Amino acid sequence: MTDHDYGAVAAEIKKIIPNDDYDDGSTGPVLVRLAWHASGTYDKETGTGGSNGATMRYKIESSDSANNGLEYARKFLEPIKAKFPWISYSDLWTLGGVVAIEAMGGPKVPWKPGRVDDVDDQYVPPNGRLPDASQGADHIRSIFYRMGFNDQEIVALSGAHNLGRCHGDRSGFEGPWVPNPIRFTNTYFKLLLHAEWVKGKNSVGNEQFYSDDGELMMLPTDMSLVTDPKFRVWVEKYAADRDLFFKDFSAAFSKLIELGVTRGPEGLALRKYSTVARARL
Ligand code: HIF
Repeated sequence: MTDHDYGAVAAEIKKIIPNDDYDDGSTGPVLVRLAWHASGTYDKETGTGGSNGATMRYKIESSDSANNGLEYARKFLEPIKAKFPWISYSDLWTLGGVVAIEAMGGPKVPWKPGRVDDVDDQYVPPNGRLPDASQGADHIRSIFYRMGFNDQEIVALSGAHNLGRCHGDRSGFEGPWVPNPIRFTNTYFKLLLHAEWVKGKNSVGNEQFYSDDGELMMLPTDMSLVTDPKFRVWVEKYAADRDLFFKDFSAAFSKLIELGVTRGPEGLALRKYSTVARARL
């Protein structure tokens, strides 16, 4: 497997990122969201979930409402899979995220190949493991602690909401977090601290926060990063120091896409988890 040219795959992914027919002219943000949702089902207690196995190929997982809209990302990557059939979907989806982050001006995120797809739908983690944007700090902690992250890593990861936008028909929330949502910067943290945010109801009837011109938004979960004092310390650091944010984001996102990926001696990931772990579900 080490003979495969992953650099060539990355180069092809980079080419599909500018796209005048999609959103803000870039497929990058939704590719990042796919990499994260493929990985963010991990549960450290049972060792279940995570990117290995690309279980979002199965209807049970793709139809989790938290994954609405990710069919776009999966479709964008299909021509790449056709061109390089040897790459696993689980490697492709995670690589798509890291290529997109760098292509949009973000840091290089360490990525390793070796994830395998040969799992059947019995290995699909239960729905409901991804976060609910209408909640607050306790909820975010319970979701991310389950994956093995700490408060600093949670805030560092959250900087990815500098990218992309919410779509009413996908999540029930609407709008971008920052003025240029296809450029990876620390603007999200600066806006969280320094803009005026007013709670309002969006056109679908859900509560979110609006900037004074109504152009930008924050989710209730985003706002909890400034109302919770322990999270806020890190928001302040990342707003003030872009390089620190890039370094910590890179480490945390790399950890995210490795969750549950245990490589054997050949570098290939071992089966998702033992039947013993499964019985504990
Ligand atoms: Fe998101 N996220 N995310 N997210 N997310 C959305 C969109 C993106 C949460 C909710 C939402 C992370 C954490 C959380 C991206 C990347 C990351 C949307 C809008 C919602 C509701 C979906 C839509 O309507 O299309 C919650 C509650 C999270 C826990 C705090 C990560 C840290 C920020 C882990 C992360 O990397 C990206 C990128 C998008 C934009 C997708 C797009 O299509 O533009």
